Amino acid sequence: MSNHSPSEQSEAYIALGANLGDREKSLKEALTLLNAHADIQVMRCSGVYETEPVGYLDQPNFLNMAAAVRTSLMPEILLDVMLEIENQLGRVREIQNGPRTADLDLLWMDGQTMNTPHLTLPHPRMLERAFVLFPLRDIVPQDEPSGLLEKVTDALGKLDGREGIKLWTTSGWEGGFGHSAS
Ligand code: PH2
Ligand code: MG
Ligand code: MG
Repeated sequence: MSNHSPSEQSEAYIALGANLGDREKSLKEALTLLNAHADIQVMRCSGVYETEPVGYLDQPNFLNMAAAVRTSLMPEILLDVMLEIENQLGRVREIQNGPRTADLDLLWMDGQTMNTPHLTLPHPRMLERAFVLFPLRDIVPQDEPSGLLEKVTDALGKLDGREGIKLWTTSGWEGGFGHSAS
């Protein structure tokens, strides 16, 4: 079976989070490792936001951001690459929703829907989480063809609890990947 999708390339949106160690460095390394993969190009990066933990509360604040990548990989294969990067960055899974050096979640891939034991697309909780929506808003273009911008804008309008989010740095390493398409 091919690892590549029959149509040439997809645009995928990935949420990144870190709340242990050097959080900013972990995010940057995750992006560098993604972009270093032969079949993945990081196209746009959001600002970095510092966010209060959601779900399991007794843990440090997160840094969260989002990235748009172009890839020829099938969604499950892209996810495998993301999990491998989490492992490379030293993630140990102990507490569900607990602290982590790097968490990479696949949110959206050209509006594709799928539901397997390993992957649900779109990400089932993406529209409920301010720490996902704020970064996403930075990088979804007006003319995104699969309707993502409307969903994000709509969900942001309905959110409460945006208090727990503040911009940490706007420099999402836009210049760092050779195609700053923002
Ligand atoms: N991730 C979680 C659980 N809670 N809270 C914040 N603020 N940011 C996250 O990335 C996050 C979380 C599970 O992945
Ligand atoms: Mg997560
Ligand atoms: Mg995850």
